[in-house]
Amino acid sequence: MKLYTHPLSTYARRVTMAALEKGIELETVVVDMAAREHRGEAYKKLNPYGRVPTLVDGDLVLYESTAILEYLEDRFPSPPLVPEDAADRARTRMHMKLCDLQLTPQTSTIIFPKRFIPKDRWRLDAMEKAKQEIEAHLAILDRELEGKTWLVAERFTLAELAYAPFLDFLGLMEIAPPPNVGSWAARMLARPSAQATKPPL
Ligand SMILES: N[C@@H](CCC(=O)N[C@@H](CS)C(=O)NCC(=O)O)C(=O)O
Repeated sequence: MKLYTHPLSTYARRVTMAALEKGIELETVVVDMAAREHRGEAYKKLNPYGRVPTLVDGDLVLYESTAILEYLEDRFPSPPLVPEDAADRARTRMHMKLCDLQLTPQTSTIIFPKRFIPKDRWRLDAMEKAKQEIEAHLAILDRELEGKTWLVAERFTLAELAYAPFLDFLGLMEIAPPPNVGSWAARMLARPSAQATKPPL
């Protein structure tokens, strides 16, 4: 199984964290994004959107990080990162989906310029709107997390893996998380899988 990835990629980090949590050995291929290899024809034959991560397993080519997480879960069910109960499985998927609707695009709007673009080219209005949307989402999550250690079934699940790489940038985004979100984020980011994949930038 080959994972096309980049050490600075938040979405790819979800997958490398899952592999560590499950003890799966993935052959990793670092896509040279600085040299725009991800936009080249050869890579776009694998991933038509020109993004990382991409997972290749025989004939199967997956280029959506949450689909990759679910595939790894099905192929390597132990240790489980999705609960058995149907309601809890649905809750896990709901939170993964909400993460990608309510948090990850907004986070990218702020952190991509902050990490990679000179300040005079930042779109401050878009970044401020994204920050407000994130804060509104975190307030909802905070209520969801009241009295809980993890989002679903009191277990670390794919829902946490979806969130972890993005919540690592709350500081860079200058967002002070509400209390339950703050302690939940600290718990997931303290795991060895998160520590081992911390991006250099
Ligand atoms: N929805 C995709 C998003 C992947 C994504 O946006 N990856 C970023 C790196 S974190 C990327 O490759 N960006 C390059 C580009 O969009 O040109 C997923 O979940 O895998």
